[in-house]
Amino acid sequence: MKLSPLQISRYQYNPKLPGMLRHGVSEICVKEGEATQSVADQEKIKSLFPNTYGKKEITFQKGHNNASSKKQIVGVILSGGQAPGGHNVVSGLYDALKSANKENELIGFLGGPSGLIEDKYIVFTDEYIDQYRNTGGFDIIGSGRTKLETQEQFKIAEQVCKSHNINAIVIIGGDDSNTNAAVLAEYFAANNSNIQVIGCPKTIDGDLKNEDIECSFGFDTATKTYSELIGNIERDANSAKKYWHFIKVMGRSASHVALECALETQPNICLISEEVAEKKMSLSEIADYIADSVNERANRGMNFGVAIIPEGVVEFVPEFKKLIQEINELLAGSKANEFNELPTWNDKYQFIEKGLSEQSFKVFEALPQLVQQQLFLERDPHGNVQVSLIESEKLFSALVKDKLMERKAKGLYKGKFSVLHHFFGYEGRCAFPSNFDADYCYSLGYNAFMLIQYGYNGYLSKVSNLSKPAEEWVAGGMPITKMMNIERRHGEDKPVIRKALVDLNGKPFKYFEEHRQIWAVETSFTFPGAIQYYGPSEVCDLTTRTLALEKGE
Ligand code: FBP
Repeated sequence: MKLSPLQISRYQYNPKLPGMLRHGVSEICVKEGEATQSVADQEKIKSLFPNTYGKKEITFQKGHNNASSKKQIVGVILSGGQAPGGHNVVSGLYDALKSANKENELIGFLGGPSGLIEDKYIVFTDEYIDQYRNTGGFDIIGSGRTKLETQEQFKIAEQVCKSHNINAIVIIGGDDSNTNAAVLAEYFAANNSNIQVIGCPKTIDGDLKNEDIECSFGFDTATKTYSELIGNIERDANSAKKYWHFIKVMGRSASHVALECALETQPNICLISEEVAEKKMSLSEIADYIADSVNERANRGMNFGVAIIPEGVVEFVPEFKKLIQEINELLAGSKANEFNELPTWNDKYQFIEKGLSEQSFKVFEALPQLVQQQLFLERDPHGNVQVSLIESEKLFSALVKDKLMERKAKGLYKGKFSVLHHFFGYEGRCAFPSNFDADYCYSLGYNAFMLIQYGYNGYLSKVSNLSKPAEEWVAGGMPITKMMNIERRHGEDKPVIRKALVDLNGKPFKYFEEHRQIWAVETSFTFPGAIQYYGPSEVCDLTTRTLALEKGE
């Protein structure tokens, strides 16, 4: 394989550990904090996790390591969507494990959680790990979206671990994967399996965060990558002065990615799904809101601009959500076949008209045909609409165009509206991790091993104080049960880690809210440029604006 110069030079990069982990494994000891309680539904969560509930928060510090140095065999799994830095979690884990005892082994299960169930694995060596240090992607062992959640799967997991003499599993994943990690930890504890489970907080979506976890890894690099591209587009828009760019950015549900990109690039428009839901905005109201900016900018002679649309927004629009529910019911069971056999789109359209409520049909009718067809053609194996495949950037530009035409007919708008569409998602998930993510991920992995060595089970590797230089970061662990509450999922009450949506009272949103009216009508674009890996710390070690604002910086 031919290596790029950057790849070669990233191999040499030494990720920065928190000061307290820099003394070597033999000089790290534990400081136990207070016993914990779940964020809500304490009695219920306690009864579901009798063996792992209520454990103490812990912090590492310099001191004599009094944990046993017996040989350890650890398994690791990458779960869910890729996020820059995953390779560094694995290499940090590997380095700590080998420096504790050369005989220790790290086993990587292939292709995500299913690798554990199917016993597909590799044993890491120095040569193998060295090819992946400080690089993006999850290709070191691959990832997958199989969920580890049934008792049957847990039993198999236990057998597979025992067959390899594995004494701990590290699960690198988002809120769902770490919820399942907590359930697996409880299962192992209840069965006296002597297998520990440690989680690591991953997702570019940024929605695994709470009072303990300041951010999930990958968010920093992914948003910097998208912001670079958005900034470049803004500059192009401001040079040519002839296009409006509608840019959809990833984030399956929460709008953290969109908000961070907006803070970085100051576009004319950025929708925030959580606000759309809070204000119960209709598609027509959203379109009017964007059209107001286009209209006002045209009045000022600027027929160009940039609008950021979060991937998950349509599910936050109440009338659209209802439409999707009705479509799912309309096509449930054998009715999907009946629909599919209809020969023309016209026939299908009549079927839809008959099947939807009057209110939902009105919403459907107003959609561009492309989106109407996407709602019926792109369905998952259960027959449900795949909302993530809806091209919401095209949906909103079409709705805005209709609004502008109406205004034009009344003599209220005299501009031109030429639109280009973009979707930034996969471009950012496997980028070379920023120095922040390279350092943070290596620290999470290194720290995960310390939690294993000290015998903790059902903990999330926690590194905090992240807006400060790495030297001042604080390493430790938090029982996953502390982050859980009971939520209704698929008709059942389940213990889950609370997904963090954008807090409309939080400082990042408030900053955006204070400035967006100006951004909407003036050209206030900012150009963050590419991620810098080498050079002065003020450009290479920047945290996200979200983290800085949350920390009051
Ligand atoms: P995770 O929550 O698993 O980290 O994945 C998030 C994400 O990147 C979303 O932003 C996006 O909607 C989704 O994954 C895409 O999934 P897939 O890779 O399966 O297409």
